[in-house]
Amino acid sequence: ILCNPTSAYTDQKPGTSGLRKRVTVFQRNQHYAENFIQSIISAVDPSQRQEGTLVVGGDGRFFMKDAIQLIVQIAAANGIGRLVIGQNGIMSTPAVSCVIRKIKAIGGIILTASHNPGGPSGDFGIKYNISNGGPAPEGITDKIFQISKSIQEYHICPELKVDLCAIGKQTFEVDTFKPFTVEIVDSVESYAEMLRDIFDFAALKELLSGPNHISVRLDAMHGVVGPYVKKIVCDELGSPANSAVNCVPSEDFGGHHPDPNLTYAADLVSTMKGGEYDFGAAFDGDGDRNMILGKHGFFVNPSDSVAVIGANITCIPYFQKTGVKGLARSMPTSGALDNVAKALKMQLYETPTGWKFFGNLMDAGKLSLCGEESFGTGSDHIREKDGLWAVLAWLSILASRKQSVEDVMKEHWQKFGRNFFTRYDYEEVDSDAANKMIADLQQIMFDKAFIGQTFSSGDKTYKVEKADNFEYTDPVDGSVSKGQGLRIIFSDGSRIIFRLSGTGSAGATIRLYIDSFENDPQKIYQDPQVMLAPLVDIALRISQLQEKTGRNGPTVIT
Ligand code: VG1
Ligand code: CO
Repeated sequence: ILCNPTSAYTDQKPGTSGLRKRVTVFQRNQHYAENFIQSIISAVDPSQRQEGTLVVGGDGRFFMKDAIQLIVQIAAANGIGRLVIGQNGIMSTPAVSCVIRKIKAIGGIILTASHNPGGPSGDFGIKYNISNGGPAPEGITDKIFQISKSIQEYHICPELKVDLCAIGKQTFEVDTFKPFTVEIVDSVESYAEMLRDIFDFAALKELLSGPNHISVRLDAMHGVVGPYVKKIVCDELGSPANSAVNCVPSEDFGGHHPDPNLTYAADLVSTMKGGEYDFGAAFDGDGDRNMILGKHGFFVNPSDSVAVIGANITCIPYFQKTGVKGLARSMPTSGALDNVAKALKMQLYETPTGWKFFGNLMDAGKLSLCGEESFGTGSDHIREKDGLWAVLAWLSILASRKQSVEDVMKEHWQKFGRNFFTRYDYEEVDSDAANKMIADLQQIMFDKAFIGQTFSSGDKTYKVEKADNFEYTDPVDGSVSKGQGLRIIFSDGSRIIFRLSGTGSAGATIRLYIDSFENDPQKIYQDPQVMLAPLVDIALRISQLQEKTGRNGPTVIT
């Protein structure tokens, strides 16, 4: 064991989901990755290390294998007893969560920057999950950050090398510790086994390959979910091999953004428009996000997606067994799920952005199904959002309702009304300009005269009822998270929300979210961009976003 001196960095603060930086930051700054990995392991109680297991896996992006070798060497030197690693390092974020829970590991390290581009000039990320399988809560990420700011040395076994290809156990003698074990496991098997218990595979097989089967198009976007789609949807459920595309994980995601939205999954959208397929889906780099499309490219907004799953939850055998304990959405996610909760008399929780806030509610038995507007959908079967789970949930609904995606969605709006929703992303804005815009806006919003003020655009007028910076008190442990997003709520319930992204790696990303409910049957099928244009206009006017950032328009519209 070597004890290497190192100098601390001040910028290793985990964001919404782990530490994300340009690959070059990890490569060019001496011991940058070593420092952060040591900080994670230092946050693990020494008394837990020898008997404990950490699960390690990633989305296959550039620098992942280097990082895994460092994790092996640093874990061994710090007395961690066992590592369980996906073959070739590959394991999706939901699969890591599944394996942590299944083998009762003390936690896991996920190598991913999720939907951010990869390759030598792209992003890399390191994320720590705890024993419930979910992202470390703020108390732990703060501790890791504190350690990283004062770290002076890290422990490493530089000679220790593992073969990531061969499935099976490798054991190493390390100093006075008990033998250190590395177990390479199949990337898919435990996860597939879990899904077989959640869904009715016979019914899904009938839907995908029976006499009246539908045809699907699944785009893994060169991310980690490819092997999962191939094995589960093609091999097991019988969908033809050509129904899954871009299924080989690549270090740079084929040069694309592995981000399942209308902008970055444009190929899938245009294929679906051709009308050959009934159902389409795309996933992000680490397999926790999903985008659902119907025939002819009919787009299901993620806020609607979780609401539809909620309204049809009995189509999924898992929930017939567990019952439905409660529903939750992140604050900027539209109120579509709230309407379902109200109609079905279920408890609804509104949490800050980021999956880590759902974990406590699930552990306490208060939450079964949840989602975020950012293409994240999931349930208490694990503690991460789960892209392939969401696809099988939708397919279960189609199988049982025998309707198209579009018909399911339209009937849902007829029954519950529709929350029109859009998100504008302004990526890589100058940080100072973005911070100033938010600070100025907060000042305007917190002025007493702001409440009650009316704003008009076109033929619409809205009156401000409430304005705040969202604050959340965790109902389980009482922890408080402040400053989670500026909200302007109007008297008809419409909302304008501004927040800064916590997952970017360069400059700042400003997100503007608009949510507005409509239940006039004449209006529910309109184009969201048309319906929401007045609110967008008002949001830009109040915030002066364009003037203050020099941006004429967003980089991505959802
Ligand atoms: C974004 C999304 C958030 C999501 C997070 C991690 O965070 O808005 O809803 O949980 O990414 O998703 P932010 O801070 O950039 O808005 V993933 O798939 O990147 O792990
Ligand atoms: Co992701």
